[in-house]
Amino acid sequence: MRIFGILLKNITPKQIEYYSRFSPSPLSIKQFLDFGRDNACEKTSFMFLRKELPVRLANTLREVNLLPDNLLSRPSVGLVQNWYIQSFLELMEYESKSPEESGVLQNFLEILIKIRNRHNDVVPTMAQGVIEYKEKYGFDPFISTNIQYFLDRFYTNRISFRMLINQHTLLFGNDTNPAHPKHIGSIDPNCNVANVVKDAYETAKMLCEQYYMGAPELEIEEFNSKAPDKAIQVVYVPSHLFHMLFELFKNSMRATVELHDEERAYPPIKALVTLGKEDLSIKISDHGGGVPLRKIDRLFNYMYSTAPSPSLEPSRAAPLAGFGYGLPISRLYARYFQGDLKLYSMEGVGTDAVIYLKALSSESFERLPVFNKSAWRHYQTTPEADDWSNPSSEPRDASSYKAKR
Ligand code: P4A
Repeated sequence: MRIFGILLKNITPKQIEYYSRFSPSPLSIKQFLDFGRDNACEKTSFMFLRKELPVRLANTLREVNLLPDNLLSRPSVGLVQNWYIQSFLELMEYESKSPEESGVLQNFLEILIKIRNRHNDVVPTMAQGVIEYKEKYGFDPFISTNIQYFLDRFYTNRISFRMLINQHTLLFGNDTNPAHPKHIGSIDPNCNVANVVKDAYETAKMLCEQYYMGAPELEIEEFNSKAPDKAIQVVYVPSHLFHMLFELFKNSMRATVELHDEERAYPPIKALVTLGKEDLSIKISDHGGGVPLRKIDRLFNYMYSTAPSPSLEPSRAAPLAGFGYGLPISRLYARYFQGDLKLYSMEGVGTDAVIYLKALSSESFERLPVFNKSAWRHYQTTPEADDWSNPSSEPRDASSYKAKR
């Protein structure tokens, strides 16, 4: 294991190594809900988190160490690493403390808030590391695959870590949430999907109008195959859903207003919300001209989209662009509870983006990265020749295939 510093060198790696041998315990939305609903017990939550949070931190810390040296040696990556170690150490203080002891539960709650705040800027800080790597070494498709694998797992871990902290602090913190008395922590047991769609649209519309002096209208349609006349509801984390939809609306608006440059009558964006037995699906459709299939993967690629963009019109692209991690992280939110996010684009016309969620809260289990041998193997492979034909390559030299005599 790497050397973290004088203090940490001798003690921490052992503990990290110990905790990283446990697999994280995924919870379902139903479990989050049931626990929070029937007079939730703070001691039980404490006992669970003081083990589970270190396990999740340690699993990720082990994986950070497998990053290519050229990336691991970036100062911003080192900074993030230190935040994780610091938080891990702070949690170790509670390893053998009794929840009965006075002040322990209150201190634990405060530490969780402190940890959450410490990790607020993990995403832009890691992005900085990737930008620096790119500036120094250029875009390498092999490293890009590596980073994609790592960051998908790293950010999923972070989403899950914050979910656990939020549930504890919202359920047991002093300030109950008066804005949402019916929510259980961050979960809305009766989340009206169309309302979140409208919210996300309105927020994106404000940004769009500030910049482009107009925005496409929204048309929402619902199709509830279970109860045809009822509004579609789901047990879910509304802030996660908002995050995904806001991202999709920004993209659709940007594509629409930039394609229909001069006109004022933009083709509307359509949202279709459907409920089946297994899936709750949300489709956001636009007539923004679409993206060719060849370029769709790039929209989800961290290394590709963290370019300090050499855009010709940087100020014009800025307001709806974010800093480029919108789509990959939105897809992680969808996948976190066993859903997905897909883009179906038809170049020349427009894009359909579909968010898939599990209709049943008993099936939406956390999907968590596990640090084990097969994860380890992903970092050990070396670049190999492609085993599919490459249209632009030179005719191969057949002489090397001559039979040996
Ligand atoms: N056409 N279609 C989309 C984009 C273009 C699109 C686009 C040029 C590309 C990059 C981008 C934003 C929009 C869309 C909906 C989507 C995704 C892409 O959900 O209309 O910023 C990264």
